[in-house]
This record gives sequence, structure tokens and C-alpha cells, in this order.
Amino acid sequence: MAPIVIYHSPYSPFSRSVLLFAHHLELEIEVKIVDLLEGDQMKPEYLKMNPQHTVPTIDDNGFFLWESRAILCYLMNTKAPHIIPASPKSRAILNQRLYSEMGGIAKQYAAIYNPLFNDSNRMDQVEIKKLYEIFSLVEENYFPNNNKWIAGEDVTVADFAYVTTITGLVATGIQLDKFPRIQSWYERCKERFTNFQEVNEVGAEMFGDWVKLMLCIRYLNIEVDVRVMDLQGKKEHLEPDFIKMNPQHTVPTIDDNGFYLWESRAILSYLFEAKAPHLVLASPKERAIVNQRLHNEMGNITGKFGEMITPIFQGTETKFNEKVLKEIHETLFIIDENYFPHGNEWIAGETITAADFAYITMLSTFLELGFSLDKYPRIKAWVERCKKTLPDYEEANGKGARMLGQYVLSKITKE
Ligand SMILES: N[C@@H](CCC(=O)N[C@@H](CS)C(=O)NCC(=O)O)C(=O)O
Repeated sequence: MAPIVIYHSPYSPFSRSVLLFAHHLELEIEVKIVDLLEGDQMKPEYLKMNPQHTVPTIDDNGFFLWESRAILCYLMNTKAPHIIPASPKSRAILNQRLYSEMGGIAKQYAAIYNPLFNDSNRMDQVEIKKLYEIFSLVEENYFPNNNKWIAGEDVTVADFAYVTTITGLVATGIQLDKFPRIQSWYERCKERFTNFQEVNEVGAEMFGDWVKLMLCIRYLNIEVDVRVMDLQGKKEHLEPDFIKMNPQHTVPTIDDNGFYLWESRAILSYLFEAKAPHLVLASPKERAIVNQRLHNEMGNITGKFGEMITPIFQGTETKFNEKVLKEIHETLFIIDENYFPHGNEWIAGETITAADFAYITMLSTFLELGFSLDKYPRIKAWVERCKKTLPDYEEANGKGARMLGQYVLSKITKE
């Protein structure tokens, strides 16, 4: 007999529940990854196995089955009869839990995230509230005798169905702190289930990062009214009305319905907090890293950039200052070595933060000045990621960086 083939996507909690259970039972399996975003599930050979084009699907020597809870029960019945609950009542409770999960938590999971596949820019708070109501019901009713597992004293397939969906929810910021029984059960699952981290948590985190990225990118689509300021000819930044808003007469300045703010990094942080509060990183340490990046950028990148180009603007120098250039390269070396410690994709971790926007506008300007990032492969890859991922990158940043770069280059002596 060939091993059971599991058609799997790590992003899917339903798929992970089957894989996690297979690991728990130490089954011999073959895992085939289905790339949902590429549409692998719509290919004719996949549709032949599963016309509903979902993951997970299994192929047990020509027996094709989809629907994760049906697969869990099939594996239980065929490979682990010892864990089938013994009495009709305990089996009924198991079924009740499975159906309730599908119509409850899993339904909310779809209601919260599916809109993100269709250009939505938010996780619907009404749906999140309904999810928390279901959590309350589970908390109050599923552990009546201080039972350790979702359907009673023993592990059942219901635990696998619940835990992967809940891990996915947690990875996008849903909180369990008000539900101590669910929390303790969740910790038990972590301890008890084989390869929990590798099979379940890694995929859930990948999903969480995708969700945050979608929300973030789309939130940046805030409706704005852009006023272009002429700083050189008309010197609009020195006009009294502008000085009233910003006595330091700098751009950028924002007017959010009478709330005036200047200093670009403060504005970036404000936009995240005011317009996308759920994207503000949860822990003080993560937020501290964002701040650390922002301050370091201001001092060591923007600060040095100013030192380098101000004399050129003023016409007192016609070459970049060698000492400042060296300092900039030292900073780039430090960033390349230290900002991407886990292969993280963004400047302050796994999600886009205000720091990415602060750095990309400066670093792209350096590129326009002829700097090479070849010695800094991580920074180089990140710049490419920003160019590809940030909406309207070229319009919002690329063009301006090029104009500034060309202007500065026209003022320096070619050797
Ligand atoms: N009730 C199904 C849900 C499966 C499902 O919706 N899977 C999603 C991924 S989370 C999927 O495969 N979507 C691709 C598609 O429908 O084309 C189960 O538990 O297996």
C-alpha cells in the first residue's frame, strides 16, 4: 500500500488539522503542496479528485476524500480505532463539537478573512465580536468537568479541528486572554501534539503575515488630498498660513481635520495608529524595534544624507564628502547584518511598519545618486520587495527620488 497522500496548504487551518493529526498518529504520508494563490486547486487533475477544489484532500490508494473533518474521522476510523470514543453519547458529543466548530469558529474564520481576498481593507469588527461570543460559549460549556480536551477527558479529532483554526486566528491578533479554559487547553495541545510548531504554528504565522500585509497595503490607500508645495520659487512653506500649521515650516505636514502634524516619522506612526490600529504591533518590544529603526534612520541615514548633499545644494562643494560617505556605508553594513536576523522580510520584522516607509524613500534616493547596494544583499532584496509590494511605488516615491538624484548629480563634478 502506498502512503496516504495529503494535498496540503500550510496557510489553511483545515489542511493543517489533517496534517497535524497524521503526525500525531505517526502515519506514513506523502504531502503535496497545493499553491492556492497560483490556482493549483483549479487544475483539471485536482478537480477530478475534489470538484470542490479545496484543501485538504487525501488520496488513500485511489480513495479521494475532501472536507477536513470527514478526513479526520476517516483517519480515526481506519488508523486509530483506539481513540474512537466508546459510547454513543461520547461519540455524539464529538460530532456535536465537530459540527459546532464548522458552523461556528470556522464560519467566523471565513467571514473575517475571506473579504481580504476581494480587496477589503479590514477585518470586520462585527464578525470578530461574533467570534468572541462563540469563544465565550466554548469557554463556558465545553469543559464542564474540568475535562482536559474539547470533547471530554481524552484527545479526539475535535481537538485537531479546533486548534489549527484557533492558531490561525491568534496569528492575526485575535486574543484568548479572556478565555482561561480555552487558553489552558491550547497550551496542552501545544505540548501534546507532535510537531505542533512545524506543522501548525509556522503555517498559521505565514497566514497571519499575509493577512497583516494585505490589511497594511490596503490601508495605505487612505483617502488623501495632496497639496504640492513650491519650496524654491514661491517659498510656500514660509507663508503665514503654513507656519500656523507648522512653525518649523517643513514638508511633510498633515492636516487631519484640524489636527496638524509635522515630522515624517511621527506622521507615519500616527497614520498606522489612527487609521490601522490593529496593525500596530502588539508587544512593547516589537514596537520598540520599530522606534529604534525610525530613530536610527533619522540619525544615521537622513542625518548623513543631509550632511552629504547640503553643501552641494549650497554650491560650496562639488563632490560628496568622503568621510560622510564612509559613515553611510558603515550604517548600511550594520543594517544589512542586523535588521533581518530571521530572514524577516521587512525592516522591523515580519510585517510592514512605519520604518519601511521611512527607509525606502531614503535608500531609493541613494540608489538614484549612484550608490550600489551589491555589498548589502539583504537590503537590496528588501528594496526590490518594497518596489514590488508597495502600491503606487513609482508614482509616490520612484519619480521623486529620481528627480532629486538627477538634480544632485547635475551639481557634482564628474571625475
Ligand atoms: N470545509 C472545508 C473547507 C476547506 C477550505 O475552504 N479550504 C480553503 C483554504 S482555507 C481552500 O481550499 N480554498 C481554495 C478554493 O476554494 O478554491 C474543510 O474543512 O476542508
